[in-house]
Amino acid sequence: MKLFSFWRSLATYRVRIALNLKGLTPEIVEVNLMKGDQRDAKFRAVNPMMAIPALVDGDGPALFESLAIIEYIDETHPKPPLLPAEPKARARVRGLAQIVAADSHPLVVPRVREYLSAEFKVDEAGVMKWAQHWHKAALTALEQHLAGEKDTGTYCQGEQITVADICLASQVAGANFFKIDLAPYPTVARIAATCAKNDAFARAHPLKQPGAPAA
Ligand SMILES: N[C@@H](CCC(=O)N[C@@H](CS)C(=O)NCC(=O)O)C(=O)O
Repeated sequence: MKLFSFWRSLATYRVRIALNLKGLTPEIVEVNLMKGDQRDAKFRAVNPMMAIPALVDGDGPALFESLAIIEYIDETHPKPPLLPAEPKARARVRGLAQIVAADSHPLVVPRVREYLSAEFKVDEAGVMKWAQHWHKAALTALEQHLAGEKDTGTYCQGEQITVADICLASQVAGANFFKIDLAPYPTVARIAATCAKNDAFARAHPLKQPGAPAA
């Protein structure tokens, strides 16, 4: 397996956690988002969306979109399962995951922040405000679900680590990058702290990857 990755990428962090949980160690191919490697023709041939992660298993083709890749990993390596068995629980887990991966994260990726700045002349403080706004919108919704619903346990869905926890961890890592206080989101913070103690999450953390700054 070959994973196209960069230390800072939150979407790739999600896939790294899933791979670690399954005991898989792919070859890592760096796509340096700070140098714009994602827009090089060579990588564009791998993922026309010019975004990481991408995963090549065997002869390929290259798989793209973190949630699709995680479901592929889960389907090809079923233990431990990353989705619950019961249909309503599966839908809840997928919903929580998509608050992060579909509603919030796409609004704060480099290409969106760069477009705000280059096309609409939003200054650095304005771009930060934008990113914080969309982060907080997701954190508020996640907190309301997790604090108020009986399915929440040690993890987002009872006692099982699921794709919802994987996405929650990436949301919290992003919140730290964008200097967001987690105090208003205590259930999110509690679950993320529990996950952070798990070796599969800890080893996958952006700041633990080659090339990452010390803090
Ligand atoms: N929805 C995609 C998001 C992929 C994505 O946008 N990845 C970011 C890094 S976290 C990226 O490569 N961005 C490149 C850019 O914005 O130019 C997923 O979940 O995989």
